[in-house]
Amino acid sequence: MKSIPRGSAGRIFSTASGSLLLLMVLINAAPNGAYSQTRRQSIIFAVSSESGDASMDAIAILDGKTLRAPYQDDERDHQRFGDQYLAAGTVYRLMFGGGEAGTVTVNKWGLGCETLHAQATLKTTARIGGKVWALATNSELLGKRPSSRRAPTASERAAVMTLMKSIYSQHRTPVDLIESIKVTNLTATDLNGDGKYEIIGSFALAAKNKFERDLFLIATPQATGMRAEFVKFQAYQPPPEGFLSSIDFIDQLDIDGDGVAEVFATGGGFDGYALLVFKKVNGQWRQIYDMAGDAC
Ligand SMILES: [Ca+2]
Ligand SMILES: [Ca+2]
Repeated sequence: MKSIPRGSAGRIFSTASGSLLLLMVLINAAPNGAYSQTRRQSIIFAVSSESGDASMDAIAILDGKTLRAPYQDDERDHQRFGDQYLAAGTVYRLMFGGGEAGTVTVNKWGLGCETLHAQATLKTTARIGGKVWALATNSELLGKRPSSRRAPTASERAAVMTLMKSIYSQHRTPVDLIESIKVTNLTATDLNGDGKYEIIGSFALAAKNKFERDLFLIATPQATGMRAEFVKFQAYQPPPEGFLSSIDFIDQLDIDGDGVAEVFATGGGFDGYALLVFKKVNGQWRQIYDMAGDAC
């Protein structure tokens, strides 16, 4: 709700009585601090589903255009967050492919090993499940574009596979291993609202001694092929416990209103996973946020 503090409203009326235009100018010029105190904070969740049971994990509070941690790592703040955002029956807008695609309703919440999880019920026609995740928010301003997300067409897939193999080769992957690269996920979605679908892919290659070569790729159509916009290639020896560092797409949403969606993903870690956000800054994709996921 737009409101201005009582004190400044009084001053405005005393100095500009009768001048509606001036009043409106002054309201619009109210300092951001005063305005943000009355603004409801936007929250963004990751939404996943296994055999019909949906889960919600808080990714971040959107504070203006800045993402920050949804809660502190202590019992009191967990309770505050749960009471404030995860009360049973709370309904959130479900975001899929950058636009609205139904709702998700909280059933109950609890503490995992270190982070909060909520069980929820989905109401959507989007086929969310397994590797296909979505986002949810209480913001009425985000995700006003039409939802754009689908499996790649055969020609898109072929073009991305060609690009992906060339990236693995550039990173000195032996030729005899190229055919063993596995596609973890491939998603077509329009990140910049120009009607052309970008492709977001995750690939993995486990070689001898379990040496891993993972790729997270954002590609955009160019002529008849695909051009890499973002390449996150990781070559590493997993720790003895076997945890991988692979990055998997959650979904996209333009959170700062610059016309290009931010890309939300999960990232593997040594003892858990992280929730990551990538943003295109001056033509380059870079990670702008991470939230430690649950670690047991
Ligand atoms: Ca596009
Ligand atoms: Ca953006």
